[in-house]
Amino acid sequence: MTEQSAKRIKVVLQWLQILDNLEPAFKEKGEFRFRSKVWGEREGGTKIIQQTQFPEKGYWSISDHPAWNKKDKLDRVVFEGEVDEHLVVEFFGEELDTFSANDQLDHYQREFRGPVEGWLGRYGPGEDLPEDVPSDDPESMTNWRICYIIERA
Ligand SMILES: [Ca+2]
Ligand SMILES: [Ca+2]
Ligand SMILES: [Ca+2]
Repeated sequence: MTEQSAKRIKVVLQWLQILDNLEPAFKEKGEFRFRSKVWGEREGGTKIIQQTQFPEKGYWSISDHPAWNKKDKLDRVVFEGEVDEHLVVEFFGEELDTFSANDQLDHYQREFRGPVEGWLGRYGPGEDLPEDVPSDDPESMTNWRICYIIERA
């Protein structure tokens, strides 16, 4: 493997889960749209930024009922490229409302520094920080949870 290909990684969103549908109590499902922004600073000061939106059109109706609040098997590539010891993964989500401003889910941001080998893995609630209290886990936010993988591309 060359030095170049060693730096090539993929960030793949596995699943997301809604803990609060941000709707009045009588409404079971919210209308959600999501966005990712994954970026890194590279040697020489250039920045690489990749952004995606999902779903591509419209929205996903997602309940916050614990039995069916998970959007599973997404397998969505949100970044693929070469990085230089720096990567920031951000996710945004909003719940669409007709008669008022859309509701925003918590902003997710996590920064990785140092050799790429050190970050490869799975980042989900309780999965990379097993000794952590679940509420301190960055992938477990107040109103949603996410799980993604950083792997070699
Ligand atoms: Ca709402
Ligand atoms: Ca709504
Ligand atoms: Ca975690």
